[in-house]
Amino acid sequence: MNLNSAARELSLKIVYCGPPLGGKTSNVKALHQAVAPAHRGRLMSLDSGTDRTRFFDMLPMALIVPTPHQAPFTLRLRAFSVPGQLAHATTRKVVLEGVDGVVFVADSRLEETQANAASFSELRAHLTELGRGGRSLPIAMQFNKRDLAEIRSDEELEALATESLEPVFRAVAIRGEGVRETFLAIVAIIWARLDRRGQLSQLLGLNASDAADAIAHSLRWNLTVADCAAASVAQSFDLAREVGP
Ligand SMILES: Nc1nc2c(ncn2[C@@H]2O[C@H](COP(=O)(O)OP(=O)(O)OP(=O)(O)O)[C@@H](O)[C@H]2O)c(=O)[nH]1
Ligand SMILES: [Mg+2]
Repeated sequence: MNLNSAARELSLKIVYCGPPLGGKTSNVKALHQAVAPAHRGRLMSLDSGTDRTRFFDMLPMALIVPTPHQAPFTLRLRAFSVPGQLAHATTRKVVLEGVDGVVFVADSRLEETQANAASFSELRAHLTELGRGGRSLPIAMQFNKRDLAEIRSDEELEALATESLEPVFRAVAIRGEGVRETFLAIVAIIWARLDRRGQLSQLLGLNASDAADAIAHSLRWNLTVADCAAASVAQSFDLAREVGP
């Protein structure tokens, strides 16, 4: 997080993590598609000449967000995806440095259950090593590849979402389905956590929910925080829970 209050400029870093070939790059590509050229830079893919991510993908976005009672502010968002291949653990950890929120892209296929679990525990270990352990870092869970056969059932995801502290979303990243919802949710959660003491909303003039709605509106996404909550599995995305009493 980098906040320049004099310039009214906030920068956030979001990292897509998850098991090999789960759809991290597909999420970032779908975001690229969903954002008008005026609001985004080039999608950087430092890959190996194959479809596999070797270092990372990175999509930079910049928005001027209006507020009701203050001047507009500039929001810079950078979406990264880490390489999934097991050999690239060090690169994953480096890309996670300075992260504000993680989207964990799980592969819904039954045969990938073990790979999801291994990737999630590596993520937890890396965050701990980077001093971002515990439950302090916002994470949104996404079960991708909902279009395939032999996947974890909706009932199973519901049970999981009910138990989980993280919100859970469904997606078909290659068709862009669920990608914007997951992204807007992680941005809203990051905002809510940064605003626990009300400083961010005082400085920039928007609370988490209004900020996320304003961001979606600036992106010309026909989407609100309430839509994201409705789309989440078992209503597991609940911003009120983040804001706290
Ligand atoms: N059917 C289906 N295929 C998908 C979906 N999302 C991604 N894929 C496919 O899964 C493969 C891997 O997708 P990527 O987005 O490259 O996955 P990744 O997690 O970035 O992979 P690594 O960076 O190598 O770990 C590609 O062939 C995608 O087309 C989905 O929702 N449904
Ligand atoms: Mg990739």
